[in-house]
Amino acid sequence: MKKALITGITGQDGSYLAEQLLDRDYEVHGLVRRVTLEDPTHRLRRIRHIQKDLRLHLGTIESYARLLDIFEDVKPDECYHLAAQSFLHESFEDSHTTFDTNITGVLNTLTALKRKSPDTRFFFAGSSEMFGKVEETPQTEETKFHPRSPYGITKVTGFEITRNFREAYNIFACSGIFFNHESPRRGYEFVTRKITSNLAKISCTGEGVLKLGNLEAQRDWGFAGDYVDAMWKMLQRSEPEDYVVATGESHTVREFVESAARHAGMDLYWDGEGINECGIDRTTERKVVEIDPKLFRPSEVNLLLGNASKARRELGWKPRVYFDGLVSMMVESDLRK
Ligand code: G4F
Repeated sequence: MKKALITGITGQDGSYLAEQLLDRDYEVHGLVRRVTLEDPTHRLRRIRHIQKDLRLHLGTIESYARLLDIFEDVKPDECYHLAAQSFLHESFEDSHTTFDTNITGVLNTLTALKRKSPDTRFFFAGSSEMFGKVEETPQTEETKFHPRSPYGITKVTGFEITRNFREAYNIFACSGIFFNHESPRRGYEFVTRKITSNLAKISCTGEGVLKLGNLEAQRDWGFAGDYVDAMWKMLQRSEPEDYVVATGESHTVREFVESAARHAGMDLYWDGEGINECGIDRTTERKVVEIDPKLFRPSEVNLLLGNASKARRELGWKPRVYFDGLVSMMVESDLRK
């Protein structure tokens, strides 16, 4: 039986990956923080249904000593490093914590792996945020990085650390350059879930307003369940390589709002301009969306669009869910809630 260790197992991607690895008959280990175990109802909610089949280890990616112990004890065949401070907005507000967690975390994990279990295959969750102020469209594995946030900088650094361990120490280490991927398990701080949860609530109760920042940013949004499959496929290759994982379709935040409103049974139209613009539901003539200038970022990534041809060709990976399917899946789940 193969063994896998997942850092960030309680997050959206960690939970989908753990499910898929259990289905593939892996022994699945996860790293969890003490605060998580102390608040199981909230923090373990995404893995509660499979918790009895998992082996959870107390620890953090900030603790090198603890990671040494875990790699020595478990000696996993594969390690998926998903743990990170992944919210862009927070990375501007508290860049030091983001740098500490995201950069030291990769370095600790890879160093412990190299010392105690050098045959373990390692996956690093890179991000399309590394492209930032994009130098070409669509973005591929060859596109130059130009990060626009502290978070993006940490992901570029993590990518380079991963490459260095591959080249310097012959570790099977690779990075997925993952474009935005969402699901009904997405955290409420990210724009897609913020939109679907608020519009579902407004549609059911007739109360509340959804406050948003930049409506014109374009993202290549896919389904997280599809993306974790690409992680696994990357670690089954004969040689470690980096891959872009994306749908190849880009939509604005405004389009996401419009589609989600339709799925929630609203007939949305826009009124006003700039920060005074708002979205109104024609059926009730109620204001359901407004702009909050505080939600704009100091430096924005305007357009992300990925070209995942290499993943399609070499991994046989392709997305099963595209924009409309994703929006409807998320709205329906929030309406049920
Ligand atoms: O949903 P977001 O917060 O995701 P963002 O910043 O693109 O990052 C996500 O995807 C990355 C991959 O490219 C990951 F690496 C990262 O960890 C994360 O998963 O924001 C999407 C867009 C941005 O342009 C933002 O300015 O939505 C815009 N936006 C407009 N109003 C908002 C809001 N974003 C949030 N979170 N909240 C708003 O009210």
